[in-house]
Amino acid sequence: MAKKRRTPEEYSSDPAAQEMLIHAEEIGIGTAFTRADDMAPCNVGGAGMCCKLCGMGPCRLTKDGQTGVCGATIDTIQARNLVRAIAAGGAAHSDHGRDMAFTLKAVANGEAEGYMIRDIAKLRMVAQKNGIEIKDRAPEEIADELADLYIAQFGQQRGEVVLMKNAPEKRQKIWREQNVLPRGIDREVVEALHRTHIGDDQDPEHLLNHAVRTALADGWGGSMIATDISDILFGTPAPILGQANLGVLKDDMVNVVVHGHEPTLSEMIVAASQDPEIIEYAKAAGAKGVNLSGICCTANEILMRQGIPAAGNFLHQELSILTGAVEAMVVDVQCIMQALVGLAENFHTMVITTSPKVKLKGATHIEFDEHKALTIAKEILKTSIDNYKNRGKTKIPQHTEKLIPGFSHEYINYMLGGSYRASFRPLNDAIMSGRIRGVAAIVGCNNPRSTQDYLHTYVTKKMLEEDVLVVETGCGAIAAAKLGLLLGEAGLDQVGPGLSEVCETIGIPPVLHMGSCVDNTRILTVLTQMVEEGGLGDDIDQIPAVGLAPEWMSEKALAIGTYCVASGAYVMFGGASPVSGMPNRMEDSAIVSKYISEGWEDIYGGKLEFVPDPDEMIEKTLKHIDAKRAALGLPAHDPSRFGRGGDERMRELEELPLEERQAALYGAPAD
Ligand code: SF4
Ligand code: MSK
Repeated sequence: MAKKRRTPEEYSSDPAAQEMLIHAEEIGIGTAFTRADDMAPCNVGGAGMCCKLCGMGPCRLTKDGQTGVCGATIDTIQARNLVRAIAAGGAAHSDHGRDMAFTLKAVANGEAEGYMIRDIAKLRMVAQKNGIEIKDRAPEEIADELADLYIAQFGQQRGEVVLMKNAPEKRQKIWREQNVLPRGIDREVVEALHRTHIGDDQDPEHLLNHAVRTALADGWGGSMIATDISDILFGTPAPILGQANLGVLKDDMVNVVVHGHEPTLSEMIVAASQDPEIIEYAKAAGAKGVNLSGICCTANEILMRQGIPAAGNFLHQELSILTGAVEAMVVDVQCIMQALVGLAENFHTMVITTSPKVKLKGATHIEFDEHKALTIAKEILKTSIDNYKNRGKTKIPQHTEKLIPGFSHEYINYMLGGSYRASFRPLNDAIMSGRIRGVAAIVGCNNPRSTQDYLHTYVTKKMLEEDVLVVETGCGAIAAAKLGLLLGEAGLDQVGPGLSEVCETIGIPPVLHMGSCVDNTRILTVLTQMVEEGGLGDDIDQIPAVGLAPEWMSEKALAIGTYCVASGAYVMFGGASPVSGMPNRMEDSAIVSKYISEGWEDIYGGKLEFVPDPDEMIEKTLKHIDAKRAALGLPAHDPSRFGRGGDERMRELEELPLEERQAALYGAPAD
């Protein structure tokens, strides 16, 4: 019997996606959405009850008290699985950071064709913070030393990863006392694999301590390196107008979609696409030019720096090919579905792999090398243009939304105080006064097991109504963009009165797009600077803030969640818990679930929970924010105190008779 299929509205809350899914069905092509219907998730593996770490297994622990052949308990198995997932996620982010450090080294030595150091001020600031002499030195000299220092963090064997000192001092002390400060980024990943081998570490709590160490090596290590260097080489993001959704594809142009994570190649493709030689080449092929767009976090990287449109988030990768209008999908690393190649065979689209680490059977491989990046970028574009003549019928859904991305922590600092008084003081003051109730970071992927974008946008909207400022990264940010929440005052009618006042006064959207998934480190930096500014306690765990990943799917998300918890944040994931185990164990004896929640909260002040119901997630978020406000002695959230400032107040005044307006503005005239 055929499996029951969901409706397009159940698959996605995005009308462009719904349109493409109807089209896919009409032409008989499957996508991740239909494959998710056909592939029921495994209850045993999904709940962390399966171990396949050795040839005596796989062992499935489905009965109370059962152990694996080696005697491993359910708690040990769940902890080991979680540690491995976090190590894989951290490895992906950090390896991205390593590649960025090698590119910086090559740029510093004049060996990287087409690149330059774009943000010298950030280079000097980061170098100085790391104890590198900057006085009377050329940017290349400083960059060379910084690249060496950052490269060394990966292979360091002893001591502490140098970037850990970016955290608040109290936080560093907790990590030191708990002995979870990472010694070297690679070392912690290797040790995670060693400890989880058959017959090694089998104490669940001890294993989970190493999960924290490994995740910290990602968040405050490899990912932070990636963000720092991306800003130095490609410019620190600042607000810029962009567009999102599949309608950004153009019928009369060569459409090249870049997908993956590392900005090194995509930035060079942006540069090459504007080269007169390439534009002429495209025109000679009968197109008006080359139209670049992005998917996933590559989209975020080039959107927030160059304003290049985002064709969509994770679940849009197949849908963009289904338009028949994409000449090439150029991929590097992470979140690339193997299904792309088979899907593309139904159209003229070429899937071009570029990373020495990632190949897909059947795809065209044009390997990227930062030493001749511009030449390779042009080769990729010419190959794509050559494919334009093969295009058949197209179906591009006419849905786009404008957005303003690019809120780096540097820009948030600047926008709050201007060039001369850049500071987090106004943000802290707005939280302290209650105009802003708290902050929610809503991040992470799409997952075809739930309705695409629905959880992201439902939770985001509720937060805004409750005066919670939202910062977003990754695919969550693109979901909010598609909903129109990232555009200046466009979404302010949906925002609580206090938050609305703040957004109007500063001139910001209620949802701040802070970048890609490695850029979650920007959120760590903002939280640290809020602590340093004063008034919200002396460590991150005291700030009224939460982290939410309602539609997560990747191991990287687990690494991000864990380093945020270890940094003091309450983090909630949507969907099913990978460590729930047997349902009747949840309440009393589920050691892993309890330890990552209550156990980690006792130690770090942050906790990790899996909360499938979005309303429960919202309720817990607000309860947590209010409890943190109360602990700081801040006034309880009271929206009736705010909301008649800014433009709304001016509009009210304009409607009053002249005398009353003058009295309201300047006081009653003296007799
Ligand atoms: Fe089974 Fe133990 Fe081997 Fe895991 S390590 S598969 S529990 S025997
Ligand atoms: S791309 S990890 S689906 S956020 Fe960073 Fe999106 Fe998640 Fe990939």
